[in-house]
Amino acid sequence: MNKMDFGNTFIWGVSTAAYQIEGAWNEDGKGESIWDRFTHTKGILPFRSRIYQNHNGDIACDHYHRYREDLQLMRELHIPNYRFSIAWTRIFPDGTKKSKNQKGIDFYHRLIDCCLENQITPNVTLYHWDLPQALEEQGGWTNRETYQRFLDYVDFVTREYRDKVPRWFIFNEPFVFTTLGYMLGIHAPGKMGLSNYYPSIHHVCLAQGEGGKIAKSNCPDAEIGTTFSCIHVEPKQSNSIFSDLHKSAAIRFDTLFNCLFLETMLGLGYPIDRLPSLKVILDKYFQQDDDKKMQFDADFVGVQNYTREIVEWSLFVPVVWGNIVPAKKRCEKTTEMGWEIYPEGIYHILKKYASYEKVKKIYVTENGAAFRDELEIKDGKVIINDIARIDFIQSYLAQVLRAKREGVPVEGYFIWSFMDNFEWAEGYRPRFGLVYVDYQTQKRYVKNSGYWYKSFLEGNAEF
Ligand code: IFM
Repeated sequence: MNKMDFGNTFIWGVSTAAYQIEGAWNEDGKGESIWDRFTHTKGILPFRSRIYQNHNGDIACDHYHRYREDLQLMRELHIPNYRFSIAWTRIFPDGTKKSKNQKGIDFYHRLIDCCLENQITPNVTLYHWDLPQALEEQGGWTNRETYQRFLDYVDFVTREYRDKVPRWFIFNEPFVFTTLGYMLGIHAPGKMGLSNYYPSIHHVCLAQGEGGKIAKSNCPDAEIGTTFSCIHVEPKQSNSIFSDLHKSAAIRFDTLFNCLFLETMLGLGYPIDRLPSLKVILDKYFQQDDDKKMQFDADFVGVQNYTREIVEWSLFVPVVWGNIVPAKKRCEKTTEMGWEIYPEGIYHILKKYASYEKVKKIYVTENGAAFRDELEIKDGKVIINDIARIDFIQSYLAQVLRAKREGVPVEGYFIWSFMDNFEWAEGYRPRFGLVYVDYQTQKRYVKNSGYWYKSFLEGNAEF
């Protein structure tokens, strides 16, 4: 099997996100984002910091200063597509258009130009979790006004760079940033509870639909879509009287993880039939014509998949009335994130997404794994023989191909991530990169997975 089996139009790439790699958190007029504030603030519990070892993205991979070398390396690896995000706070430091910051705008011109000079296609995500702190102070995504500010930002950015960017992503993983940031409090801005969760879901759905329409009208020739975290869900196997309860819990989790943000965009409304708790959104936050505002005829849908979850029924967890059975309790081997390696999961997700009539095209915009990378020195050269990552990617790719052969319109695959980076609450501990980053020296070392991807992209790697 080699890359030719995917066809000539299939696109290949790597993904990153601004806060996770750029650093330069307060340079050249950049405003403070919720992730700057969150990582700079001590946790409520004195003995437990919010982020692994109090890490933060102040310097990260210093990509803001080193993007030229990074793109040169990407070119050497023959990677044709780079998906990265724009930091809203570099463009509008306080989140509003009146705070427009030319130095930040110029930075993304330089970055995009540098991609093009290296024959790398820029794929731009408009929002990868780093909301301006000034907007958070007015309620962040719980405040309906935020979605209007987001539209101003989308309008400005898509006009500014439209001549150079052929593919735009409105959001990265809306389920994750609403749930971890506004319900569970483990990501920025650290808010908790349903009174934050429900309005943030609704305002993000509005921003997704209306943002998509604005991007399309500004860039009619570009592809406009958005990208979702997708997890194949199965009920815990049981012969007991609880079996049916586990099954219905799995349906609720699946709806929340995989359907909510997709179906509202497709014009199917909130999936209240499968997740009745969402009715609160209609009763409390929904205004006239919001259903039309949430809709957007996306050119493609992005799927990001890493693992699967097994779910059991519980009386104690509102909304989903269920719990995830931790992978570590049921699998011998997991990744550094404690996630099960389950390649068939990506196949099931692709089939599921393809079954929606209005989904025209699918890109896998993130897939990859964190493993403990061991550095060896051989003949004075650093070698990182990350066989587990190569196996992971190959086994997931085989399932993508299986789905494609069965008619799923999957047309692209991006590895998370180009280089090791700041993994949110987990800090710099998990390493997802094809390229190893020594954070002390900022030196980059291509892992064997990076060399494998290169030869795969050249059509030389069999698997
Ligand atoms: O690092 C994240 C990324 O920001 C969003 N998708 C999942 C990745 C790995 O956890």
